[in-house]
Amino acid sequence: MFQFLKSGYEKIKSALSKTRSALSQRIKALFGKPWSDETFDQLEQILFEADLGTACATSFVDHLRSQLRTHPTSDIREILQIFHDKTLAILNTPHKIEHKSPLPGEPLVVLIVGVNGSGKTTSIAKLAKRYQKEGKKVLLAAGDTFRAAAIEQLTTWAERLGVDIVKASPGSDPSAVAFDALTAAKSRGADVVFIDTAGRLQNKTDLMKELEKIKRTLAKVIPSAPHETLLVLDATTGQNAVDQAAIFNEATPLSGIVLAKLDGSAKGGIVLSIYQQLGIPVRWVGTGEQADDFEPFDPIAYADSLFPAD
Ligand SMILES: Nc1nc2c(ncn2[C@@H]2O[C@H](COP(=O)(O)OP(=O)(O)OP(=O)(O)O)[C@@H](O)[C@H]2O)c(=O)[nH]1
Ligand SMILES: [Mg+2]
Repeated sequence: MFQFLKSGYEKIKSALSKTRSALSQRIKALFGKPWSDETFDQLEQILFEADLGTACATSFVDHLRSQLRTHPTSDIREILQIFHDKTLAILNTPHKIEHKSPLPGEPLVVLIVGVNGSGKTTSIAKLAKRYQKEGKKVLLAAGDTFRAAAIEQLTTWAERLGVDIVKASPGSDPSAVAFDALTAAKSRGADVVFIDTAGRLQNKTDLMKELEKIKRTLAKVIPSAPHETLLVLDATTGQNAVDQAAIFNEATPLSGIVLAKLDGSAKGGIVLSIYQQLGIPVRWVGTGEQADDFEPFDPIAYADSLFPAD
């Protein structure tokens, strides 16, 4: 099927195809023959390799053991259903994220953070396109002033999408760009502002200080801003992504995660690991390099994709 005809559900499903093979195909093979204690050890290993992380993998194994104790079955479909239900139970656990909303007449301000190369700028373009389709007036802020190429990349997207951009010369203060962007957004009546940031500073402390400064500056123009801070993670990085999320969340509380590059990743189990360990929901997933390759995260599509009934 052509990519543009695919529904969000189908796009998530096809982006998760590698993770699905890494998980359910192997689980089917494992439980397709008589099992023993060793089978459960091998199961834990399979889950770990799909990047569910140790704690999450153990909780799946324990859950399966107890389910099989009370409802013994050797039907592989029923076994996969147990995984499916557990996946949904984790993803449907209420999270502890506080939601802030702009006052009427003020723009929604979304700060985009993440390490370099994770997919921040591309995800901003994709988000901009989504909001634009809903009839919202979008403004982009080129807050990654460390590289001329970063400003150019965002400018190219802004031109392609036909949205406003506020930028400054390379090397200038990102907080000043953030200030100008919010001032412009207010005067031009923008509905939503996405702020790009650099992921590449000398060290972690500098990066976090910079983000704090940007946030303080945003609040000077719009006291409730930023309303959202989205962390962009590269789905192919596996467990390291959980560490990144923990570090960023400590410095600047995150309201959600954009999981870029889910296509091509066999490590899609990271969604569960992040949710179970940090309670931060994945809000969006990147399913390719084009502006339309972006979907709201859907727990049902995710569980169906990883543990299909057929
Ligand atoms: N396949 C695929 N590629 C993606 C996706 N999102 C981003 N990319 C690619 O990943 C690369 C890095 O993306 P950028 O958006 O430039 O990442 P960044 O975080 O802004 O990087 P820096 O500005 O260098 O910190 C680009 O080649 C993108 O096309 C996705 O969902 N799927
Ligand atoms: Mg960038």
